[in-house]
Amino acid sequence: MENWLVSKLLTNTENLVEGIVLRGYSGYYYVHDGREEWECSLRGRFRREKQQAFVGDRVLLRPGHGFKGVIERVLPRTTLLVRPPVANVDQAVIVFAVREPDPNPWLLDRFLVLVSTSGVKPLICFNKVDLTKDGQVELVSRYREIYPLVVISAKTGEGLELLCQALGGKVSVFAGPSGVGKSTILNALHPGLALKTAEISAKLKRGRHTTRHVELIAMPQGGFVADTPGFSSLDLPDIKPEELSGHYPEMDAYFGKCRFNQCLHDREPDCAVKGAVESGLINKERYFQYLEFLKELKERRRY
Ligand SMILES: Nc1nc2c(ncn2[C@@H]2O[C@H](COP(=O)(O)OP(=O)(O)OP(=O)(O)O)[C@@H](O)[C@H]2O)c(=O)[nH]1
Ligand SMILES: [Mg+2]
Ligand SMILES: [Zn+2]
Repeated sequence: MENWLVSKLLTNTENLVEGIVLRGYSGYYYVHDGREEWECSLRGRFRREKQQAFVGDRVLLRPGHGFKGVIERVLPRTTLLVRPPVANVDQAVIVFAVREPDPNPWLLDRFLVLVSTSGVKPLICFNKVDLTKDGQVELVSRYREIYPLVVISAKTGEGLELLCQALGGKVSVFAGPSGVGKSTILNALHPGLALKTAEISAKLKRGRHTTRHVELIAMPQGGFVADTPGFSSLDLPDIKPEELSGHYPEMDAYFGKCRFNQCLHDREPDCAVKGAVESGLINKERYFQYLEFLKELKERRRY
């Protein structure tokens, strides 16, 4: 029955319009077809099957009157990032501020693991460099050796050119804590865009959760970017403890060099990763946090 339905839909695609979901609120999806924006509902069978459309999904819609339509099919996804929820993302721009609010490496490392398990490429972006004297922040050098990284100021424009180049032709999602400047950066990159931004709280030095929804924006230089609400905690993805080190690029070089094949790089003897930590080739803070995450994944397995 279901197969019959699907093949019927497949053979009846002549009048359908292909587009990308830019945003969705209260049951409506706003779909961009390259020229126009359509307000769409989702065909009832999606709801019955508890399927969803996500921002970033490529869809086929059946046009109605006045740029209103019905989403008939969600095309296969290349990637699905769960937090923030965006489909078909090529690149996650993980934004932290060098100050105000202070960067949180615990959250950054968790996000890097999540992005890696989703098959999305990370780009770390340190913003508000105008607030530091020389821009020489320990965290910047720690991560620069491992990941693609840009240091920018949305306020002065420093580094924006490089960031802009990195976005061309791709679907990128901007993610990070509240108040780091995600919306401000996008406003600076896109003249005419007027995303809401707000000063961080003077007392708590935290953002005010100004952005409330995930929204995909077509950039003038090509490509799409998603602005997303800030977050302050993040669950580790559902992976096995022995898979965790595979999401630490700096540990790759030591793969297969430990005494034990299934080495977790924890208390095992003759561990090449621990050796690299001791000789300073792997950053200690990253490694200690790795051990914490490992413990968390092991504990999760017990329940
Ligand atoms: N000094 C300085 N301030 C900045 C810079 N970029 C953004 N800000 C300020 O930081 C505050 C927060 O910026 P937003 O763009 O609202 O932050 P956000 O990351 O979008 O926050 P949420 O939407 O809450 O997740 C605003 O007052 C901005 O003016 C920068 O490069 N330098
Ligand atoms: Mg925002
Ligand atoms: Zn090991």
